Amino acid sequence: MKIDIYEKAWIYAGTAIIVVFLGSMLFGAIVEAAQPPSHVETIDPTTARTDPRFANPGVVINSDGSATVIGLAQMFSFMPMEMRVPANRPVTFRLTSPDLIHGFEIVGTNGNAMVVPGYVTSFTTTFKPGSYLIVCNEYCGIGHHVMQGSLIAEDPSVAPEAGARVAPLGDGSTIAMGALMESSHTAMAHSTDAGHEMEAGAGMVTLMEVGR
Ligand SMILES: [Cu+2]
Repeated sequence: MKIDIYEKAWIYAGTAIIVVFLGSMLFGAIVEAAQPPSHVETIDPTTARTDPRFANPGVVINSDGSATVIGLAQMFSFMPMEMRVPANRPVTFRLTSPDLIHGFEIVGTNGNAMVVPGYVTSFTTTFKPGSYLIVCNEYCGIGHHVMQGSLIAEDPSVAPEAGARVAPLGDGSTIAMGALMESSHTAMAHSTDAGHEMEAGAGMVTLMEVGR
């Protein structure tokens, strides 16, 4: 059968594109350990803060040395703000949101998930020793840019003992407001444009009103 040279070229090009696309999916799944949502666990977002599964946000070290992080993503903070987990051991995150959709990205790792009200987001990963920044990568409102936390993966020998519960650092909303004020002051200090100053100031006042 005679196939035209141009038709042949397009057949090869089309096949190559499919191979590349499927290959990138396989690479993400196997090498980067991307985990698509595998289970659907629901929760009432209006009572998420008092639900027994999320009433005590923090890190729980399991008897096998792995860790479970119980966390809330909310306007505009993560609870707990700081998560200390053992390095090189499986860490399972269980997250939910009492208000709206947030992101939970552990910068520089494959920990990146959407936190959707009404559902429990769960994924497991491991960390090399170090400290990591956690950011919200789903725009959630006026304080979105200050919504951040930290994860510290430390050698299991210095990590909290089995059963130890690491309590959250104070009230998340207060911390979020402090962080926003701080960032607004920074914005004002660095801004030479009067318009930007107004904007940063206005944002601060709005959040304080929301927080009241
Ligand atoms: Cu956000």
